[in-house]
Amino acid sequence: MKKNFSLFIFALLSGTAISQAPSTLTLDGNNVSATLSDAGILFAEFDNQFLDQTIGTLNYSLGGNSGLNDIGSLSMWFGGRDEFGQPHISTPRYTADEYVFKGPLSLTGEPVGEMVPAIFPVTRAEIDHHIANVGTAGYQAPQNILLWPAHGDVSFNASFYLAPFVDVNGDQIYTPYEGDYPCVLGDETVYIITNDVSHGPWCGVNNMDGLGIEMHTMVYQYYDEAVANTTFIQTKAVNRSLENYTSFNAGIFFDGLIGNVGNDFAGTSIDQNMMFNYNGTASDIVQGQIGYGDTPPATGVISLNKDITSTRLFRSSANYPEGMPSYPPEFMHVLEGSGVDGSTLGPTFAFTGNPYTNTGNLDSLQFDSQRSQLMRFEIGEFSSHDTVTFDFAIVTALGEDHLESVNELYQAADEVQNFYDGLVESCLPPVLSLGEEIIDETLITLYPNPVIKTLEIKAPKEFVRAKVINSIGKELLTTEETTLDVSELPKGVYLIELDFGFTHIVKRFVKK
Ligand SMILES: [Ca+2]
Ligand SMILES: [Ca+2]
Repeated sequence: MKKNFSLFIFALLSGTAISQAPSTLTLDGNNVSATLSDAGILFAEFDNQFLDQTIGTLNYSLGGNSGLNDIGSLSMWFGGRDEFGQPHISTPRYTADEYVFKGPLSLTGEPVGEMVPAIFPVTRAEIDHHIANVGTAGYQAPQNILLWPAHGDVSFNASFYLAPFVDVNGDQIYTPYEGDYPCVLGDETVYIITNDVSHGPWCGVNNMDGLGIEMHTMVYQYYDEAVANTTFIQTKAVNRSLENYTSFNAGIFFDGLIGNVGNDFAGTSIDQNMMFNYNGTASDIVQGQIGYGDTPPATGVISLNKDITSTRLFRSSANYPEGMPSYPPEFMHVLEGSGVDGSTLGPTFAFTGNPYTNTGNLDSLQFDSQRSQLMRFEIGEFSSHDTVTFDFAIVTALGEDHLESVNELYQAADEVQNFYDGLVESCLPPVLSLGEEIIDETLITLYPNPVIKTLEIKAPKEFVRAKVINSIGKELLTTEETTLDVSELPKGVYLIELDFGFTHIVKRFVKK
């Protein structure tokens, strides 16, 4: 074991029913200030005992407009059906611990205790400094480099690899004093690890069944002028459960909030895979509250790597079944593109007109106490151990008036997509991360071999199960232990298949 390795095993609080308060920090690497948390909800702060979002706290905004928001809350939604057709969902909206928990899951989808905190910042400057100085005598690496969550706790059967890193010395372990460093996008970056499996009865809201998804969210900003008003987000979702989900859908839920609430409109730019929010009235003044005044910005969420399947506006005054879902089956219906009762709703995309040119289908629905939006992605099947990656960006544009801001947003969306398309991999291989687990097969030994009675299986990682198969592929024995009684097997040659969750390895042994 390398020196300092113990630093990278995180304190996991096992068996706790009461969830820890979210940790928050602010990413403000460019013109945009974004409050981030490990509660499964971005741009929300939590400072009361119910962990509710504090409305009015600066959450996501253009710099220089202290106290004004552009987005109130943003989260990823997931839903899928198990083999019995039952819905499993993860749909956080505003409240911390609304079905999302801190840290990774085990490789079989079990909660392993919370990682506290589960949010990790790092800057490009820290990484460059580290690379330049790591060989120097007496060098002290930055805390953010040392605390990078490269590894999960394998004693809880979590994945050994979590956040990506460059393994400079090739020992497959995150060893920063041997030159290893985090592999990230952006000039300023925050990495968040969450999951959707309840850690105790307190969390079992509405008897909701999660999917067993582990989410790795990288939020990043660049100093580059072309994307100075942009925050990029990459969410990798891993199905750690043993379920093969069908009808799997994902969504980006966001509550746009251009200054004052009540006068904001929704729109969709299908070609740009963007849903956006803008001030519907020329002035953002509501009941004497000036808000953004005569120059409100417009804010869009752009999917960068997937075409959007549909977009939707939720309004508090909407009639059933168009409104916000309340119960798991309703969330599932909405994630499947239907009304909350499963009925067909039209149109597929909400308000696809161009507000700047005043053409097409435009939002004109004012003064709801609550308005929020959902962009949806139909994935289909999401089998055990599958991973799906969502790259998206939040873009804010500021024109000379509320509609100029929308026009600026259309242009900014193209620039952001171009910027993203032009991103080059900045980490030199070998990069190790989630889903790139490596098992050195030479470290797997079966002893004794040939065997008469008890076979011992030695592996560098815990396996989920081992199966003994004969020469025609028939399964004869199975175990989750590292020893296996083979005394009943007839003499001959057998295969043993070790299932590590993310990979299967087959070895051979002889029964005497
Ligand atoms: Ca290493
Ligand atoms: Ca407004």
